[in-house]
Amino acid sequence: MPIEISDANRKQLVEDAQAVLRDNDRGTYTVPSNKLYPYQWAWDSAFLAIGWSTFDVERAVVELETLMSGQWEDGRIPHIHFWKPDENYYPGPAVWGHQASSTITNPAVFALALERVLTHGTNGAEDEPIDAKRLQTLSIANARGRVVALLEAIERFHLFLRRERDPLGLNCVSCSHPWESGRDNCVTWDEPMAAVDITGVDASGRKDKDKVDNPEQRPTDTAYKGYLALVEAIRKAEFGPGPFAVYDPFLTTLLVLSEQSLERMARAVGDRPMADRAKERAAKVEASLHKHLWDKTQNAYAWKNAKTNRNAVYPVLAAYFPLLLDPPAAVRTTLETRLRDEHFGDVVDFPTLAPSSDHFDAVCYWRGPQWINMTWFFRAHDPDRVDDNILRLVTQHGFSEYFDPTSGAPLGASNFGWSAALTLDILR
Ligand code: 9WN
Repeated sequence: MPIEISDANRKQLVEDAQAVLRDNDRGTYTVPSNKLYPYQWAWDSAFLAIGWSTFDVERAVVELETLMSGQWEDGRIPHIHFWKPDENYYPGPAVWGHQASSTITNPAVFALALERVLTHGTNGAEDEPIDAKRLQTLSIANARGRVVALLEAIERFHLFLRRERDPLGLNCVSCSHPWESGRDNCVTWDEPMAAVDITGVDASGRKDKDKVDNPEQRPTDTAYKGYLALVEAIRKAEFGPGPFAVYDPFLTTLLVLSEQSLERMARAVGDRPMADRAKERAAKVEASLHKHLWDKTQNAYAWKNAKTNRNAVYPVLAAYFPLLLDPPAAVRTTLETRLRDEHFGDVVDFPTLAPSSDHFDAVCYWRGPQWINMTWFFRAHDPDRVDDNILRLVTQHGFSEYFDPTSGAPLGASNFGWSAALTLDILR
């Protein structure tokens, strides 16, 4: 039975979600969680901007502008900006070897977010592409100039990924650190992380484990040592990619979707050359995804370790993101069937790892729990199911960071930014 929410409860939910954003607001950026993550995180801010735009479009645009103001010369958008010193998070600037920000990046979701902000800010329907006429109704000062500046920054970022995250020249996206993918201890990283030397690495500085109800909800110390070893290796490589490079169908899909968004927005602001460039890149990356990361023998999208050239497939939700593009018909059928069989549950759908996997863990971070942002992407695929799942979780358990997919129980931080922000998006 789909969840039914009365008008009064709906109104309350919107107020509660807006309150989370206001609580986590630091003026020009929003932290993911006051308790666990006291800085500006890149992909969190993209989702947060979407949330803001449902009730304050100016604030939404400022969120993205702050994010882009810390973009590096090479186009990189760091995954964390350390705008104000804060002792409550580890690793901080001293470990990264960079005062202003972390030195790695995050999934390409910024064009997608900006497009959604513009849709909300111009009162557009969900599936109505943004165009020049509608853009004129965006009620912020200097709207066109600000949107153009954001588009230019986003294009520089897409070019950074093409230049710095494609070591084998496959036209797909790899990541140089599990944190770059946003899915920190996902099983896709177990094998390549096992090759990272963690001898002598000290993870005792981590602060996260004390801030959750049960430390088992967080990655292990061994995983943390690996993350810190890579941070150090990247620092030694003068912020070049370091020793870890794994092609990821999830990151590659997001880049295609973002290039497609960029194309539509560039057309709306009248920048045809930018629109044409984005269109060409989107087509090229999508074709390469289906060609290089679809593993015919294993009948699944694969993670390709650029260091060993080895493909590996995993029963993770991230492997189904290509469904949001235009895969060959037979691939689509295979994926749809498998998604239904392995990721639709009795209590909660879209666990990050299939419960049938030997590695499934109902409470440990990216090794099973449901994350609202991951689920939210599947609105393009199955909106009713997604909305029902997300609304059920947040009405019953609040805006938690993640949820136990066997019971719906809340895990990690409460009052978590993107859980509230994407609920606002759905309720709009
Ligand atoms: C490391 C902020 C971030 C999210 C990631 C999530 C978690 C950080 C951490 O929190 O990662 O970047 O310390 O665990 O995995 O997706 O962006 O919410």
